[in-house]
Amino acid sequence: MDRAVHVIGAPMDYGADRRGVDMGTSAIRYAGLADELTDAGVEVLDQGDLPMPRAEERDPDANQPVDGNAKFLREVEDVTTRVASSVAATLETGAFPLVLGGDHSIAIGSMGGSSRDADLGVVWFDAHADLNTPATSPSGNVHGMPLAATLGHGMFDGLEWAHAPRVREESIAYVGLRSIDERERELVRESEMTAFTMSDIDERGITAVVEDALDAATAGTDGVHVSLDLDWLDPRTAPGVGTPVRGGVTYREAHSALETVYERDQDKGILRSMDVVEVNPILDEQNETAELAAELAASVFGKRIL
Ligand code: 4U7
Ligand code: MN
Ligand code: MN
Ligand code: MN
Repeated sequence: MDRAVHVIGAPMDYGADRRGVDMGTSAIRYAGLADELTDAGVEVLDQGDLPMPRAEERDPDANQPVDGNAKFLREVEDVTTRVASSVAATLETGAFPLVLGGDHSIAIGSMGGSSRDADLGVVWFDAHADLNTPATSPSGNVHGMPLAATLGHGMFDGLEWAHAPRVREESIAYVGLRSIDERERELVRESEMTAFTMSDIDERGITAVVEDALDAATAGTDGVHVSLDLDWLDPRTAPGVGTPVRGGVTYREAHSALETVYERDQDKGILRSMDVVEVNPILDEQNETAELAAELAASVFGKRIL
């Protein structure tokens, strides 16, 4: 990567029931992110953390939609709007925005900012589809909704802070799905999204799957946003996440996947932005999930064994 990488911290946990994921930005930095990136050969500038609204003063149900359940929706709007501005401003300087979470609701902001001046493809590394709306969500947690928000599903349709029309359904590719709600399953099946489950990875191998996901996300777009939810990995490897699901990718598969992204970027200059989300230090063991997050980010920017 010949662009400088700008780290933007979004210590948000309003999207995930407030259970410590807001400390993820510190934990990933403490795990050595800047050094890893520097070793990978990129210039790094840490923009610090965006200020977060104070939890104690907030009521989760203060801004409930008429139809359904979405906790802390006003806070999510406030934070994602600022994430989007930072991402767009960073891109304008010619640098690469690397957004640290925080919970996955911040991706609404990263995708919004990154697609402001570009048709954006998305590769979503996650156990979950994150395609609920307030009307379909079993939990009311917005971290299960970012792709629905970006695509303008349900109440998000035309909602300026959420809906990003330059992210089109056919340019979204999932890698590693294994926990999906009934309504999400129907939506993914009916949609033009590309969806690779863990079974696809078992059958075809991680590299072939990631190559296909990149093909889908680059076709007809100006660049790709990579969204890495740490619960994509198996919880034995990445225990520090709020919504662990057994049967995820291994340590090696994860590295291999992100190295494949790097290689495509070297060949074709496809990358535009990235987020690394859902690291929860309270649930982690000796910061190992945060360390993994830092290593995997470094893999995308060219960290190699030799
Ligand atoms: B994550 C869930 F019901 N689908 O909507 C929901 F299973 O960003 C989980 O991928 C969402 O970690 C997980 O609450 C959100 C649930
Ligand atoms: Mn997610
Ligand atoms: Mn997830
Ligand atoms: Mn999660």
